[in-house]
Amino acid sequence: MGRFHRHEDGTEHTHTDHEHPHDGGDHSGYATGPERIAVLERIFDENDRQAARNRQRLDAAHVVAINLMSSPGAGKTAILERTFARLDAGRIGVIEGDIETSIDADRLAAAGARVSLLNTANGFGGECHLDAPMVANALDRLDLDGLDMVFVENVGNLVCPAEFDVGAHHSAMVASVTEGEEKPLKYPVMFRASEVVLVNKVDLLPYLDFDLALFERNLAQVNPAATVIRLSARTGEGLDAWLDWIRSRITVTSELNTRSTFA
Ligand SMILES: Nc1nc2c(ncn2[C@@H]2O[C@H](COP(=O)(O)OP(=O)(O)O)[C@@H](O)[C@H]2O)c(=O)[nH]1
Ligand SMILES: [Mg+2]
Repeated sequence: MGRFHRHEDGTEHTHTDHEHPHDGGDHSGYATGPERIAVLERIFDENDRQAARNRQRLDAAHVVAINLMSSPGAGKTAILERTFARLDAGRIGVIEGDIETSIDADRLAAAGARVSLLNTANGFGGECHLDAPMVANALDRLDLDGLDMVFVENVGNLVCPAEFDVGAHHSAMVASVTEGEEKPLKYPVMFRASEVVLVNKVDLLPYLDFDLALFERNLAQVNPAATVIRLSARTGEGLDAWLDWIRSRITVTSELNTRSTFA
């Protein structure tokens, strides 16, 4: 479970009950009262309303947005660099979320993309994720009419980004083979929120004990519908499958602008 999350009926709360009691005790550490729940509901409501407005704005400009999430260092920026080298990067926007620095924003601008940087340390309190109001801000600084796609490189974190709809159409995550096979079980909210899981750094497999089959079984337990793409941003292995996945999303969501980016 996330720190806070919603259920199918739209209610949301933090958990104080014993969902996974291995010795009968409550390990949640939460002491949740009604005030805390009311505040969280207001935060989520405001976020969801803004996320819907962001999506409307993107739809109106026929731009498809993909939210890319992972722990720090899994390879989001490296994968985007590789991806942009194969596409018409000038028609791709990036909303780059980092707590500090423009290091990744500069790399992706050098790869030819239009980049709108969000440093969450500046005025946002060093947030561990992007939320819809921040992304609205970043969208203001992109010329959407000149773009076909927007990638949101979310703040590196395996927990918080999965809990906030930023207004993207699709969610993807990177899980690198250096992170361990059990991560889908330990961070199920993010693995469940992702339509596609890019298993990155497969070039390192010969040097690791990582059991890819076990990882995929663990992933299937929490998200059986996820598309799994084995990838190496270093060698380019798997890049074609990733580009095919992107193309299929573009086709489904907006057929109008595919030609320029995917000529
Ligand atoms: N061996 C190997 N290293 C990679 C691969 N992808 C990324 N890296 C390295 O992993 C580190 C973090 O990559 P980066 O793209 O900055 O990750 P991010 O924090 O998710 O954006 C960098 O040193 C990359 O060169 C890969 O496929 N194979
Ligand atoms: Mg990065």
